[in-house]
Amino acid sequence: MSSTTETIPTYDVVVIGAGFAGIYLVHKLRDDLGLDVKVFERGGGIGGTWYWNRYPGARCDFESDYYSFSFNDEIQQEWDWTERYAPQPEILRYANYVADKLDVRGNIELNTTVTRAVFDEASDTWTVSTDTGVSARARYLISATGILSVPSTPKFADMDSFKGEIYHTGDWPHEGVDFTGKRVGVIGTGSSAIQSIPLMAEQADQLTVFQRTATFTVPAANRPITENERKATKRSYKQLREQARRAGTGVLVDQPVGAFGEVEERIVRGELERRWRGTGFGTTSVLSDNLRSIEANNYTSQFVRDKINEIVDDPAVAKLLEPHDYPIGTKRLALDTNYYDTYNRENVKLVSVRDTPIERFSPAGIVVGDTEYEFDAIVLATGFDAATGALERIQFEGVDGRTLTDAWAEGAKSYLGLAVEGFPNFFTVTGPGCPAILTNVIASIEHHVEWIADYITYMRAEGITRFEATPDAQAEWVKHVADMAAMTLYPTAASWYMGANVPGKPRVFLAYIGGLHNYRDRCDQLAADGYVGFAHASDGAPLKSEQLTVGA
Ligand code: NA7
Repeated sequence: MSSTTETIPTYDVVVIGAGFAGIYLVHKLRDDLGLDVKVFERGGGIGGTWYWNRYPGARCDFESDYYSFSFNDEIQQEWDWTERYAPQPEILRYANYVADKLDVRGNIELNTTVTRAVFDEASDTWTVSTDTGVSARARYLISATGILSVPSTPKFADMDSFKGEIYHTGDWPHEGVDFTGKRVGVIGTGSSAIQSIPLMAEQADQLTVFQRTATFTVPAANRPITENERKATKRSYKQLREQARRAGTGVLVDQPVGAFGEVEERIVRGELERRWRGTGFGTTSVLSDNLRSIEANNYTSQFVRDKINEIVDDPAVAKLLEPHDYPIGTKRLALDTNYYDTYNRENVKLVSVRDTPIERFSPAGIVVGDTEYEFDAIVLATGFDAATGALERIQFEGVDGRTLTDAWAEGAKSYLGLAVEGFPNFFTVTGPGCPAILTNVIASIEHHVEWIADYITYMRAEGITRFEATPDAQAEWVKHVADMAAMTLYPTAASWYMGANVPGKPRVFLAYIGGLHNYRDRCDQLAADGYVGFAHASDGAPLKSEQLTVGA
């Protein structure tokens, strides 16, 4: 084994991913802290999940007035959202507008996938390798790889034999797909399918949906934003953002009317009807104990099932669409535009693969039991290896060469969803164990970026060159996250929140359910107390030398 001396570009911070988190990190750390920041991004453009998820009907499920950055008033005053829930092209334009406004592009290297990151204990730095051969070294490594960034594709038998086109909603062709005159099969009925099926049905000759688990979905009540509404929002943004910061989900929501059985049914019913017509996620928070009491949950669930039966003409199809496998809200609630109505179309067929799974693909299509369904195109709306997928695809080597995959063999473990024991100087923006997946993720991103910036400022002021979550703090947090989840109905569902959608993935509830507001308070308090739960050291070599000896 020989060794060579290579010059590796050295930065203060290397960031992985140029979605909303990566964009804000560059601005915050470069412009407010004066740090040298380098971002590596796998995609050919910025925007993260909004760069890849270009399927028809893709849009955010939190109102755009909130699903947007709050840290810069000029940005929120300048940008005009056109719809209550902006469509994907508009969100991607917004990400690009923000990137230009903040002039961050020069810090971002596109088309570059980070493959490996190794911590060097002598210098308290990370060395990052990429698939293009470019390397970088930095004191701090920050993953901004997103929660839903690695599409999950089930291994159906004989998939390669299919002669038509196969698409995944999470990796949609940039030029779009024209299904006119085509026979199309869709596998999956999660949020992506629910958003895209009504639009694909309008175009395709025939659309066949393969449903394993019926999903609860409620009307998005999406609509254009009027000029007057836009002006009013812009005038009150300061207060709206402040209120959203103090909310559990990072958006303003209608309050529950009370607990099940404690409020007159007439009132509960009336409120469910009102929210069904226009408040999106609000339908599941009419009852304060909806996610803790199965009786309360059954009441809300049945309300939605009744709606399905009112909308869908064919009682047999309505029956199949009725979700019965999990309590409403314990898998991600979908918001839709005309989803259930779509099953009244003559060219749309629903096939349940709950009891008889898809057996295999064939050259002509999909085989289920004795039936072969013939297609020109198949759409996989089969979701993501959520929260941990993107991180586990990179070989992180921490203290003593231990990999993140090893550290997470029994399930993701982190301190606050921000740091992992054994991986010093490494931050995970919206990592597993924080509230992000249950919130307006942009609010969670802003919180993490600002908290990380404060922590780095603190460390630099104190001369600290190395931080690391302590084993005790991490164990206590992991237990707290699990204990909180166990008090609810969440763990009863086979959801991606639990890692249950990826075969072989350990079942661990991946989110802190205590709410973003409480989580923020906790993070602020432990920071004020000197970053409780983190160990610090100050003996790393100064980050001046660009020479590093690497094995060859
Ligand atoms: P989801 O919500 O994970 O949905 C994936 C869908 O694919 C779901 O209906 C799955 O059924 C189905 N699926 C997965 N594997 C199979 C197989 N082997 N056979 C049949 N059906 C299958 O992903 P989305 O992309 O829709 O949404 C992800 C998030 O994006 C969403 O929660 C929002 O936060 C935005 P299952 O339910 O597992 O039985």
